[in-house]
Amino acid sequence: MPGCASLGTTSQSPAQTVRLAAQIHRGTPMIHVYGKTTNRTFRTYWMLEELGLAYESSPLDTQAGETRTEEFLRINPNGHVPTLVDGDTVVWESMAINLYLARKYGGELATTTPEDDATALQWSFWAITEVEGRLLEYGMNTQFLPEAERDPKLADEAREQLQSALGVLDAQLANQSYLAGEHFGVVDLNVAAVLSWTRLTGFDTSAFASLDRWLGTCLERPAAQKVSAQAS
Ligand SMILES: N[C@@H](CCC(=O)N[C@@H](CS)C(=O)NCC(=O)O)C(=O)O
Repeated sequence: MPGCASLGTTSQSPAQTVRLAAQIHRGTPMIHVYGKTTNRTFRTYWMLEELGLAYESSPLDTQAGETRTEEFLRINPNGHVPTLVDGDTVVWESMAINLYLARKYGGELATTTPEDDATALQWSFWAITEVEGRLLEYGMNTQFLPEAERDPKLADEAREQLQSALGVLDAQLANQSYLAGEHFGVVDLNVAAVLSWTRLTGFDTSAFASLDRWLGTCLERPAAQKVSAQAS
């Protein structure tokens, strides 16, 4: 019957049924995210918005100790955000949360082969281990710490290490639009979310043309823009 989208109609293919079930599920806020858009939880909100999932949120104030309450430590004993609760599943660690969301709800953002999984894991781990801490070090010692506490030597060391790490990403992106290939995937979201700290810290990426082009494209996506607007 035209215009009647009922799960019970026999004319639906199994694929259509799954899609409709997903749409119905998307209307139910089973997902709860802890953390504010202004910290690493930005990554989680960006992913949830990309996927069009319904969610509820508790924008815990880390400065006010809201991540150290007994109640929250029962959910995440590390006392960190982001933390995601999806029904009976609790996931923490920002990269892992997004890989989980991609696997469960990801559609076009999801990986489909073991090789794609390897790419997503490799670059997500790379962003956290090779880039994130160094960008933090650079930002702290160039602008976030009070001037008297900044150590220019630490900033220089971080800058040098970042130059070589970012060169690796730039080379990878020289001949492909995205890390996932020709379309934006969870790997791009995870890595771009970490790399967005270059903008926050004023780290100059203009020497890395491919990286710069890719990062701009990722951060201009409507979902990223929407969460950024909420953060400002
Ligand atoms: N590796 C973790 C880091 C989590 C983290 O350190 N989160 C900070 C906010 S960006 C936090 O929760 N700070 C408050 C606290 O440690 O009490 C991740 O990527 O999720």
